[in-house]
Amino acid sequence: MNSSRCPKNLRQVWRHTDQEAARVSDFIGERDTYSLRVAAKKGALTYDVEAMLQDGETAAGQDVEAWFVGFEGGYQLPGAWKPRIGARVDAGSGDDDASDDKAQGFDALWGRGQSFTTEFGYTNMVQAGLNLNLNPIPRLNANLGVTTLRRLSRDDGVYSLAPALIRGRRRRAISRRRPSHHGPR
Ligand SMILES: [Ca+2]
Repeated sequence: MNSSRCPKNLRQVWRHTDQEAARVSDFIGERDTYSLRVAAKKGALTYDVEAMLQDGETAAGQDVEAWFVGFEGGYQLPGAWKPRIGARVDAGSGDDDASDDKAQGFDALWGRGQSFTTEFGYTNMVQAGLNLNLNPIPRLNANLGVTTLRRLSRDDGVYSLAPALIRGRRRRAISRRRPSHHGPR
């Protein structure tokens, strides 16, 4: 893994993984993940944007072509209840054809902290949400939010954060995931 920080708010990461086993067959093999992440706070505005590309080759000989984009932002409004409006979008590519020579499912090697839900991961999923945070009285924090979740490819399934397929198209399931990699995961 190679990681460097240019300005304070810019981070770039490259990670090479060579997995001998995974719960999803497409994730067995060698994969390079390139990530660029920018986070900043400017006055009342905060944002955090990350983009990832993955390439490599699966154990079955498929070319890896996967991606992920994530955005989280917020704006602090004036007012006694300290209202803060926020938005978040996460999207990870899915595979639209299990029989071709490409593996397009994004493998969430490491998360951005947490997904929208504990049940669903980033593979083949776009998740978008808006929220409003309020502090009406000291020690009371209220958060109102709405989130939509949608598969990017209807020919691929729904995955957990593991990631393991939990609904939809079935792939060869393998019981354990043992990464052989060049750094901690
Ligand atoms: Ca494919």
